[in-house]
Formats: sequence, structure tokens, C-alpha cells
Amino acid sequence: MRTKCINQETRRHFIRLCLFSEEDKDHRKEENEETCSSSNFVSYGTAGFRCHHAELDPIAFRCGFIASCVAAFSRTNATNNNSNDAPPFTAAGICVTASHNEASDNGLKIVDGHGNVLGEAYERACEMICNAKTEAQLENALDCFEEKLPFLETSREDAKKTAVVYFGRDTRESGERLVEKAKEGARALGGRSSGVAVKICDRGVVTTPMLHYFVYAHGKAVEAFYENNKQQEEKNDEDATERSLWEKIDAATQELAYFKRLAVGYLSLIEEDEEKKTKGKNVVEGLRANATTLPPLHIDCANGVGFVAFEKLMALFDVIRENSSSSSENSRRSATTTTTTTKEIALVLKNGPNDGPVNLNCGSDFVQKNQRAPETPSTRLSFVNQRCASVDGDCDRLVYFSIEEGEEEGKEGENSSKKQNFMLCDGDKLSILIAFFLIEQLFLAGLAHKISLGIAHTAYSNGAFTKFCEKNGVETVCAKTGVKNVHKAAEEHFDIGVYFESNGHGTALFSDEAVKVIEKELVDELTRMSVEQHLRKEEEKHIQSVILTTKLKALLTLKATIQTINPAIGDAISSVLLIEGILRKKGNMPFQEWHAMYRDLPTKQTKVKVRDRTVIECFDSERKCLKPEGLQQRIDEILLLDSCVKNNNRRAFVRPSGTEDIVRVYVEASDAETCEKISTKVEEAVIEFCN
Ligand code: 16G
Ligand code: MG
Repeated sequence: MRTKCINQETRRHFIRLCLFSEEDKDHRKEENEETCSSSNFVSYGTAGFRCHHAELDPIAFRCGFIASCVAAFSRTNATNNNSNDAPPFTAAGICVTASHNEASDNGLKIVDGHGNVLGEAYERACEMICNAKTEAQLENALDCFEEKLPFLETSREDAKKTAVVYFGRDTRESGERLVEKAKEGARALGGRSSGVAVKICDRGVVTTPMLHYFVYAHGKAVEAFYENNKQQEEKNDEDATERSLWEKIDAATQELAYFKRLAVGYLSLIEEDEEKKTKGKNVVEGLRANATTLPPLHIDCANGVGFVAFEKLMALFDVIRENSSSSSENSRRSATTTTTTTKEIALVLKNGPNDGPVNLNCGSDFVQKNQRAPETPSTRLSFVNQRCASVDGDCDRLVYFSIEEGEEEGKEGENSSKKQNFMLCDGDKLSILIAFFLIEQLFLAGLAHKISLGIAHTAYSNGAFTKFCEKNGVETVCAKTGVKNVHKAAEEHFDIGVYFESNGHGTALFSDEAVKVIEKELVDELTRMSVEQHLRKEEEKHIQSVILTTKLKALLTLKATIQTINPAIGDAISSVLLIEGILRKKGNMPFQEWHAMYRDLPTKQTKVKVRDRTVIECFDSERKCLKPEGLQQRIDEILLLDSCVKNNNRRAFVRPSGTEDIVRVYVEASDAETCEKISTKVEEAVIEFCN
């Protein structure tokens, strides 16, 4: 039988505190009668617990405890190989955010020791812990948490001395209160009886991807430290070792470390003047030679934390610029917009936390779903005829858009109406741009045969996107909706897996092996170059070095790309830098050209309310349904509408939502009218089969 990690005394302490906070919740509920939902059960949704903030106090407390346990008893890369060498500091994280939801909602996300979202295997146990109402239920839930889950396959003696829990929150008003509750829960594990010391690292108002990054960076710092120590094989004074480790961890998990990583990655990515660099000039000086011709990017920050974080990034670019030279470039800050225009990057920030409730009439979800510009009073018109991007409330989604406004033909003059053309580059187009760029670099670096690259997407990706990939020989794989599913598919199928959901949540994942291959090739190439340079005759030098430089440049570009990407999770800030970098390297590619790489088929998405959405069971990555019986056959028949042959441009699927009590219907066809017709019929079929 397995030893329990959380001993009886600690359990009892936790349970006592939980039942206290249960009373606390009832008290709150009376105060917030109108706003609380009637159901007490809060389910573990697609991305953690999320609902009206007034419901969340006890859940925050319990999630805090769960995070402490994950930090104390889980194993990371550093501990996997040799448990006797177990580092004393393992980490986990709690992110208090409700992403793109309205301002009165909030949520809890638990981050594991690698900086990833806590694994699916834990979801049910977390749900049980967070919803348990009695002592017996809590005991049972904790048993499930400990005994069913592979993470905790370790005895109490293996528990680390210190469990570090990182906390972060978005700009929602309820965030601070919920973080405090979660900290209380985290501390409930600490103490003499548990053998664990809990260290709280509150990083304040940060984006969700930043919090993930801190936990990731913590793990990497520990790993590197132990690797180094092993090599040195000297037995240091234990206290001094621990102090020095902690200093390293602390430095690696600060905001500045995160912004520096991304900024330096970006500056290296856009550096083109190879000659200047080889003559010993630094990255920034090298850049001075290149003029910025990409028009500024206007970023809608969803009235959220993205604004705060982008401001910090821009301040860092300002410092780098000031250090490198005095110039006439400008940086302007005001209450509602912040502008940085330098030769390296030109950003105009809009919709910050002081401009209105988070996500209200703005943000990536609003822009993508409504296919129009944010409608906050201060910025409504200022997006027209600009290059624009939109992030969500916690800054992990990104879409680009542009609105061209021109005179209606033949209507010039005073009474002319303006014609607007809205163009969206959603997750599909972000994937395409990044994947094509990386494929090119892999070819130039001579690594295309060694490193596989492909795109993971969901059923919501436009049919035109998958056809375009196929035509261009890019492998794709379709996964179920939800970041965790697409992330996993990208990781499993490719050495470099580019993935984005159409809603803009995604990244490019480089496997450890791919990173190693790129780094090794870079070292080999540099060595080869210097040796050959030495041996070659003067007149041959020039021709050879051109070939070598192309390869070297590509390898350096790949390395810079890796650094520009947040390795833990999809990150809108990191994606903006990567996309801006790629557009620059593509000769300042205009938005229109990127948008026109392929033309999306018209689509329609609707919601259908049914008695019980769970009667629908899907397969084939949710592109087909198995149950209720007969529904799929009906959909197939509807797709033949007004035609007796199968039309490859037509697609329709239905799936139960993971975040709302509805069924989602998706339809795609060559023209909007057919889309509309098919959609109505599929909605009717759903109602018929599901009620
Ligand atoms: C959540 C997911 C998102 C997914 C959406 C689907 C995360 C961070 N977010 O917002 O990836 O696309 O749910 O919602 O995992 P649905 O099931 O209601 O269609
Ligand atoms: Mg989000």
C-alpha cells in the first residue's frame, strides 16, 4: 500500500479550515444573493474553475492547498532521475483569472512544476476536493488526489524541504481577495507536522503566461544548479548552497527576467546586419542600421493586464535604446494610450485597466466573434486604417486585424458613406506565418531532414487553412477543442509543433531534442567556419563565407526564435514579438499580404440550448458525432443540400460546449447563403435529436 503524502494531522488541519471557509461562503452567499448562481457545484472546466467571483473563496483556499501539495510532492525533471539528489525547492503556481469572461467572474488555474496547466488526471480529484461539503467527502477526495494520481507516487520521506507556490492575478477587482484566500490554503500544508515548509511568492498583477513562465523558470534554475553542482562534485556548506540556489531561483523568476528573455530574443531575431555583429558591435547597435518601415501596431489590451505588461516591455526597450544611443525616437505615455516608436518596434497600446471593465466591448474574443473593431468609447475609431492586434483579459490569446475604410464608390462628397473592410488574421493565420517561416529557416539551416515540423489545430480551423497547408506540404493534425488538447497533439506529433486555436491561443513548441540539435549544429557550424577560414586561401574566402553565412544566419534565427517564445505556454506578448519579428524579416510584409495568403471559406457558428447537452458524444477530434444515434447521418444528408454530390467545401459539426450549457454548431460552405441554410437545418436537427 502506498504511503500517504499528507499525514493525518495536516489533513485534519486542512479539513477544519475548509469547513470554516464553508461557513464563510454561506455568509458571503447571503450578501450576494442575486449574483451567485443557485448551484453550489463548481465544475473543473476546460481551463480550471471559473464562475462569479463571490462563489470562489472556498475554492481559492482549496486550490491553494492543492498547489502546495503539487509543489511539495511532485517530481520535476530535476528529481526524476535520482530521488536521493532531490532538490529542496520544487514549485507550483496559482493564477487567479477568468481570461476573456466578464469582469464580475474570476477563476483559478493551477500550474504544475513544469509551468504547464495541471494535468488532466488531476481534474476530477480537484473537482472533488473543491466541492466536498463534509469531512468524509473531503477525506475521500484527498484519498483520490493522493492515491489515484501518478504525480504523488512518492513516500512522505521524499517530500521536499520547501514547497514554493507562485501567485499571480489579472486586473479584476476580486483578484487580490482570492489570492489571499489561496495563500491561506497553500500555507495550510506547511508546518512541523507535514515536514514541509511552504514559501509564498506573490508576483502580483501579471499575465497568465508570465505566471506559467515563473514556475517553468524556477524548475529550470533548480535543474541547472544541480547539474552544475554535480559536475563540480564539491561538498559545499549546505546552508551556503541553499542560499546560492535561492538567489538563482529568485533572479530567474522575476518579471525582469521574463521581459529580458523575450526582448533579447526579439532583438536577436530582427538583427540582420551580420557584418556589424562580427565586427564586435552589439545587437542594438547592429539594429541602428535598419530602418523600421512596419507601420505601428495598435494593440487592444482588453482593458486588462496585457496593457500593464506591454508597458513594462516597452519601458525595457526604452532602456535598451537609451543605453545604446541618444536619438529622436519617441516614447509617449498618457492615461489611455502608450506609444513606443523605435527602430526596433513600434507599438501603440490601447484599452488599459483604467479605460473600463475588462473585456467589455473589446479584447480578442470580442473582435474575433463579432468580426469588428473594439467598441470602447475612447478607441472606437482609432483602429481604422491601422495595423491592429487584440489580446484577451489575461493576455494569452492574440489575433491581428485591420479595417480599411474608404469612400463608397461614386459617392464622393459631403454625404458619402464610408465602406469598411474588416480583415482578421486569427489563430490559423498566425500558425501559417510562424510555421512557414520556421520551415524556411530549417531548410536554410540544413536541418529540414532532422527536425519535423507540423501544425496542430482544432475542428474550428477553416477548411481553406487545411487545404492551404496540404497544398504546401505542411503536415497538420486535428485535436479536440481546448489548449491542453492542441498543446498535447503538437508535442506528440512533431519536433517543432506549431499550434493555435482559431481564437488565438497558441504557440510554437520546440522539443528538447530539437533545441539540442539546433544548438549543436550552431556550435559545429561556428567551429567549421573558423577552421575553414583559417585554412582557406584569400581569394576563396568570399564565396565560401556567403554559403556559410546563410546557414549560420538561419541557425541564429532559429535560436532567437526559441528565445522569443515563452516556453511554458501560449503567450500573446511573446507572439506579438515573434510575429512582428517575422513580418520584419519578410521585408516588412504588409498586413494585406499576410491576410491574402489564402481566403477563408464563409463560416457560421451558433449555439443551441438543449435539455442535456451531454447526450452528444463526439469522435474524430469532434468533427463527427457518435450519439445521439442518427444525428451524424442527418448532418451528412443536410450537407448534400440542393446537390446530390458531396461538396468538399461543405463542413458541419456539433459539439457540447465545455464552458457553457449549450451545444455549439459550426458550418462552413463556399458561400454565406449556403452556410446560413445548412446551419438552420443542423440547429433544427440538434433540437430534434437532443430533446
Ligand atoms: C476555454 C479554453 C479554450 C477553448 C474554449 C472552448 C483554455 C486556456 N481555454 O476558453 O482553449 O477554445 O474553452 O470553449 O484552455 P467551449 O468548449 O465552450 O467551446
Ligand atoms: Mg485567456
